[in-house]
Amino acid sequence: MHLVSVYSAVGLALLLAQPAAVVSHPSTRRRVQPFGPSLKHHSFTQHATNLASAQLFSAFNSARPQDCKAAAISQAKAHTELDDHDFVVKDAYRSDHNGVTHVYLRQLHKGVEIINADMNINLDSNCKVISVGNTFHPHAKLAGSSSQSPAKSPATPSPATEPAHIGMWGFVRGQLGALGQVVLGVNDWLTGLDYWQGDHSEFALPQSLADSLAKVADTKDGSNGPLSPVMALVHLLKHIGEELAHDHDIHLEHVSSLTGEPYSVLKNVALAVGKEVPARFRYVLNEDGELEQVWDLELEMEENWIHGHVSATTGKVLSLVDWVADAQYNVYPLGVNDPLEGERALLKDPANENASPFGWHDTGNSKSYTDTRGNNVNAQANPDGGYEWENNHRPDGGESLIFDFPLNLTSQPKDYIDAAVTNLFYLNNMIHDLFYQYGFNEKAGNFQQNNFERGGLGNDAVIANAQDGSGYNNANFATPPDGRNGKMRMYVWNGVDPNRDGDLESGIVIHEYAHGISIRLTGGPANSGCLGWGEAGGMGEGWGDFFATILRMKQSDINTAVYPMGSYANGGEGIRRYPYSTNSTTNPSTYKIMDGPAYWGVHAKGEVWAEMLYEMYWALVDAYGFTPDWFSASHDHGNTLALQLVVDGLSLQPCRPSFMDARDAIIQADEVLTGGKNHCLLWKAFAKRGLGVDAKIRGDTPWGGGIRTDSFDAPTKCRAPSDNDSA
Ligand SMILES: *[C@@H]1O[C@H](CO)[C@@H](O)[C@H](O)[C@H]1NC(C)=O
Ligand SMILES: *[C@@H]1O[C@H](CO)[C@@H](O)[C@H](O)[C@H]1NC(C)=O
Ligand SMILES: [Ca+2]
Repeated sequence: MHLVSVYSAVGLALLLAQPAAVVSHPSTRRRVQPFGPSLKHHSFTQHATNLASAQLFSAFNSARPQDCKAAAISQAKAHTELDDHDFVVKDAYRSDHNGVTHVYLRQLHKGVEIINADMNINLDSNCKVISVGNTFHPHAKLAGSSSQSPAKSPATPSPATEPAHIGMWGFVRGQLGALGQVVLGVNDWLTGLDYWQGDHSEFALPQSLADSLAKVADTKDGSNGPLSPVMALVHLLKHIGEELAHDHDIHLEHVSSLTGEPYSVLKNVALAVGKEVPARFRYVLNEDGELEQVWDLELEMEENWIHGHVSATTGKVLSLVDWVADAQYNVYPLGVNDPLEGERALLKDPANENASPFGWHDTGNSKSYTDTRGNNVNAQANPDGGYEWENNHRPDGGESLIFDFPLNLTSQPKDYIDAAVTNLFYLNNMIHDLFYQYGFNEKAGNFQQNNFERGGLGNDAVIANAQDGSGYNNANFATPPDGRNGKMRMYVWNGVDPNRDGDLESGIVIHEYAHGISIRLTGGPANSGCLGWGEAGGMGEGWGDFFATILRMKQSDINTAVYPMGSYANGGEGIRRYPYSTNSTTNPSTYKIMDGPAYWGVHAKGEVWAEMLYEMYWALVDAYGFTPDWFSASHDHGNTLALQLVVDGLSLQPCRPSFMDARDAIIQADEVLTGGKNHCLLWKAFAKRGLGVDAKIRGDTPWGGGIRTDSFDAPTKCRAPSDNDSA
């Protein structure tokens, strides 16, 4: 009996081992180093301008982006002595907030795009050029053109064999003109290209063009001839360490695109998603400023999407980018409070586009980092606890931004500092991005280096120190007024062996960041003095506990859920008097409880406020349900609505609010947002904890002492048992 069970256990272990090994194999992302020619003639010229006046005028200016586009094109021609048929407009749009029109041009060589010859022209609201970036090369020659015979070029479209302006595009333009689908004169064919790129009108690929493209496919990889796209793909794959499987099945098909030029597709490429690889004939400017004929290949795979340019004459890969540029962070995802509650996960690109338009590592004004610095937070180690942070140690994710560092919880925190800083960086960014959805944005005084002209003051990203040596068993956050960096210090907790790291406990990081949110929102971004002491200072701690507690809620939680605060770092016990619970035995906090001497400190008062908010949270979730999608900021779900009302209350309440003021601000936030749908629900939630209509304080002292009166009553109109929310 005994033996049998031992054997069956072994069998089970083997069974489990197998799938684990299989799982680790597929879908590994290749670390592909992007590269391309660096062009010496690259320039960016700024013209004297007055952006402020441009902004002023934009509101009244009737110039449409199209009008500025014409100005941009004539500027391009004057600038380069190029003709209309030597470039194409790739994009043109106007930024509403500053009236600047951006026009993007690409140079053509005999009708074929030179993929790295680009010009971007920026114009103010009066269509006056304010800056020009340029890698056009009007006099570029074909690489090795002196010795190259026409036969060495791909059959079509070959600049060496085609007369000027009759490359692929020239041909298409001619066809379009002949078909009469677009009005195309020599001078306005740019409009025609725009039509092609932006319009939806049907266009049948002229048979003769398809025929000529087919010749390209037939070109064999002879020792002297140009490379076929299939051979180009073989070279590209070799470059990334892959081989072509079943290459005998691969063939070329020509596609007539409704929105762009016709192109070719390599079919049956086993490695590619959909087994297809689009292939286009192009030019690339090399570092000597010469034109190279290339095959432009788009190889989409599960984990990489490679855009490569392979020389059609030598097979050399001349440039390569991976369109999959996801940063990855091995962290405790928001919602997993700490290492005892769940595992780390490798998260891909968690940045929110709206809140962090340039991602988490780029400040959007040509400053980007591969370590844990960016527009919202600079996170670093600070073991000596000193004031200096700029040159401190930070983990580096490399060009591909992969922050995947080992974490061994049975060793001391200093041994996993890179994982800790990564977690801290991730959480700060997540909180920034999340609260952005609820209105803590640039205008409201949030923490960002660059504000992207969305209002408020920048230059105030959070400085977040992990394992800060200036203390133990705590954490803090300093909030100067808008425009100056917030500063977060996270400490190691030494009550257990091995020590624990607050950087790994989301609740502590959220609590600290919440100081920044509540202080900037209360009394306006410029005033950091509104939550300093007394009941206001107490609530300043309470909002942090509340945010930390609700952001760890699971879909499965019900209103009997009990959550302690800081229990991981502290070694198993919460750091507050009572855990948060709607059960008045588990947590007996009421307004009057703060009369006691144990409640003179801000953290104790904060517990009472957080408990009141916890009641209000559950009343709303019981009424409207829960969504795990916190980023939706949905008004239709209880949890997101509760967070919205509390954040709105912060902006509405006065400087140095009392508990009653803060309650009233939340009730008003609901009036503004929902027309007061939850008036009675909210009153009842506060009343349950003594903050009903007749709650009072007498003889309040500067540090928040006084004699309080609990009131367990909602307003009269809410008291009829059946008449809940008729406000
Ligand atoms: C984790 O750290 C402990 C203590 O330093 C060490 O004994 C153990 O081997 C480590 N485990 C791993 C998997 O590295
Ligand atoms: C509240 O908690 C106490 C103690 O755990 C328990 O006896 C009681 O039944 C709970 N009350 C409710 C309403 O769940
Ligand atoms: Ca700011």
